Amino acid sequence: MTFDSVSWLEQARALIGPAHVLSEAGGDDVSAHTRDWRGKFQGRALAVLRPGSTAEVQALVRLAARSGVALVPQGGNTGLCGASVPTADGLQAVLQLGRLNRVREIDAENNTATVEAGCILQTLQEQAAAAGRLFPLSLGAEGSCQIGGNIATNAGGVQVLRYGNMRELVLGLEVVLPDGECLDLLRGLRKDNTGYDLKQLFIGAEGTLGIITAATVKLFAAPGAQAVAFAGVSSIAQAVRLLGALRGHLGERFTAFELISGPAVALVRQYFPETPAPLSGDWPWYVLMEAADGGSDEVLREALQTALMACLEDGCLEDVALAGNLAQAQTLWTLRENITHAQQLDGSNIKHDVSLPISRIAGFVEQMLAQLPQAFAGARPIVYGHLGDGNLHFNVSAPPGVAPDAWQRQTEAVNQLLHDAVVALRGSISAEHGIGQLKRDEMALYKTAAELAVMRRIKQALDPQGLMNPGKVL
Ligand code: FAD
Ligand code: 2HG
Ligand code: ZN
Repeated sequence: MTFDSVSWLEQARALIGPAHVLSEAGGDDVSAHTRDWRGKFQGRALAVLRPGSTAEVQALVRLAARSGVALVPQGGNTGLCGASVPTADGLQAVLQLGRLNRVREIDAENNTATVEAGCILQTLQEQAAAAGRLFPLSLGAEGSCQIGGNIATNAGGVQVLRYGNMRELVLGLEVVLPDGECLDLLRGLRKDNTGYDLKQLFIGAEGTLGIITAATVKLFAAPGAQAVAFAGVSSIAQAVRLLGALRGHLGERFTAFELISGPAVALVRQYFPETPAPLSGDWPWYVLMEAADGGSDEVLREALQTALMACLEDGCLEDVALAGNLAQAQTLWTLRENITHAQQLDGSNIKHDVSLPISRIAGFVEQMLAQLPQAFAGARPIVYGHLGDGNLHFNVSAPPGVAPDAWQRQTEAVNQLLHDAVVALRGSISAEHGIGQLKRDEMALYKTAAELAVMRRIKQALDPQGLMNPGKVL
């Protein structure tokens, strides 16, 4: 029997209303939903479906299951692994969650929020703040990424050091399973040992096991005080010593520790010329760090300054500047958050998102900085990331004069150099961005046969028709 797309679109329109079913065939511009943030993956969609409730998601999933149409869940489409866009055959439908965007409840006493999957991360942060609470997940795309996407990628960001990644922030989930049934796991409990912890399956699954429609997440006391500093260090080994020393000095108040290479700072200042030089001298590496607590800014700033002076005396840093106020702190954070944009503006780069035991990172980076130029003349490493979590973005920009396409064709060879070294050190080739289409084949190279077999069995058990984001992860 041939597939009748006209009748399928009619059925979808009947379920969620004609205004919420977009299609190229119907003359709609769906380009924002078929191309990933980097412009690396261009797909085509049978339709872009925009349900407005969990019941509508269920109805669409049942329609898809009846007709054998694959669904690609999509949040803010800011993912960096091509997981949120359809393949090129035009047979998959994008399930865009953006209309499910309510914060259903903030339970201040329980320190939890129950929020729909399509809620923008920044909106949740703001609503938590209005209730005197903190939702701590924080990343450069927070103005457009959505909670469902954050959960499906197990997002990290810049406060993992203190609060953990998304997995550690999720207490409960509501998920529409591939057969359309709604699995209600929306419990705001910090202790619950009643059998398998099913919600964990969907966190980090990149939409391959079901559609997340809502979540109950942890909130924290809003920190009244924040102190930010920017240090210059002569090596990553020195930065690692600084990290250890600050852990001792600051304890629970220590919220962020971001490593930024000299070339990364230079790139941001080139493309965002309003960015001030963070320190008077130039250093090969810099660290952006933050502390927060419930006291006053002045007291916290003084505590951070005392700690940093002790670190300077102990040879854990070379130079340091403390932000004197919120505006200066924000300027330093903007520098950090603009690195991805600066690299994007600069042209083609091959991204890496690796994690290693912190004790092995300095050796790994030195080894790579020595080997890369030998293997790829002129390649420009732009290294930065969440050193406090053992997670670095070892991105490699194209050598001057090399065309973007030609550089992208080197991806496999560059990846092999880096990822073989990472795996030899028992690290991971994807610390926070996920697998998607970008790293699917590579993941299969590095995982054991036993790991892959268990993953496939889970996929088969939950999604026997293979309609949830096929072609991604596995
Ligand atoms: P999308 O890109 O839309 O989707 C990502 C994946 O989740 C896809 O597999 C999709 O199918 C699935 N999905 C989306 N919604 C659902 C749902 N409701 N149910 C089931 N599956 C779903 N990431 C970090 O971890 N740390 C960072 O510091 C960071 N910084 C970034 C900075 C910039 C400038 C950019 C562009 C990206 C950054 N990212 C970072 C990557 C990205 O923002 C995160 O992966 C984010 O969590 C994706 O959310 P999204 O809503 O855009 O998801
Ligand atoms: C970050 O830490 C993000 O800024 C994006 O994870 C990293 O663009 C990148 O490679
Ligand atoms: Zn990151």
